[in-house]
Amino acid sequence: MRIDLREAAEILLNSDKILLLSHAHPDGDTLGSATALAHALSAKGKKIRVECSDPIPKDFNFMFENLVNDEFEPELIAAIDVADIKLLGKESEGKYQGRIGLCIDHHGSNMMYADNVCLEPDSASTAEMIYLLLKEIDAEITPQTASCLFTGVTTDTGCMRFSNTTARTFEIAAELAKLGADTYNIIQTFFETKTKTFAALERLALDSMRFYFSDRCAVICVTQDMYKRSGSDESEVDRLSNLPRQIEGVLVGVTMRELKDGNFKASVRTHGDIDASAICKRLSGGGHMGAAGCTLYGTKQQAINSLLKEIQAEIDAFVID
Ligand SMILES: [Mn+2]
Repeated sequence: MRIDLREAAEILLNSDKILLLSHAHPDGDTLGSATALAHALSAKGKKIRVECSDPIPKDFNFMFENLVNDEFEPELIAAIDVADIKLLGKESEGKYQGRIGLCIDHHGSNMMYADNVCLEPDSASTAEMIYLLLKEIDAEITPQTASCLFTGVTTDTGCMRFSNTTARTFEIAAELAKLGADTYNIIQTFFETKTKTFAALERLALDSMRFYFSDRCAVICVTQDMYKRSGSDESEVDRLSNLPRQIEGVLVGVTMRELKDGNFKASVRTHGDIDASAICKRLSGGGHMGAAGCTLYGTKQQAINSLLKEIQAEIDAFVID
């Protein structure tokens, strides 16, 4: 059933033992939203546990400070920023299938796997929704909670640079700053600072950039060999996703990365009317209008070809020479 934020808040307030789930391969929004909710609900006396099937990257550790991960049999299982139950990771998917009572999310591609779904596809981040939910229940927003949410708000909008950014995004960001979010350090960490190994990977990735469809599409491909040569690894590769779309005139930017099993994951970023989620949906992936992803099988050339076919269809539909 589709529900609104007020109803989602009621469901949370009516449960005393709540398990919050973040998606595998976690990002700032799923973790920032889940931990903010955890801090606020703990302060209201609830027993809360945040679970993620993958290790937490060290930049997100601050979110978990002061959070007691209670052991209990949950009365409510809530998935936060998780569009598809598959995104919880294989093991968690099996474990929680049919048991998720609430989902709070902003992906238009949400698969409606939960009993109650609070979905706002126009919200730039789930963190914006959680901020409003916390306001709704008059929850305390500490500087740490504000920092968790500010991380979600900024990372899902590329620091307010993506087309999903709205006036509300800036308003909520300003409110979070007033509440004590550590804005300077969060922006430095997620948008400025890079490791030397990442800089080396970025150089190799830029070298791999190829253009298609009269330079309207740019593709970079990160291979396992590049990780070895740069000293980098999968944990840093997400930050490359926006690179191809930064080139002037490019409408569709693709970052492909080789997985350990030899298959490829593609991140698709688009401008204007070109729908990244439509491209990825046809390849069994999903996401948003401007940012989406999918997994591609086969050799590198097969993977690129199947993606280019879908991109061409989408470009042809919107671009008239
Ligand atoms: Mn999100």
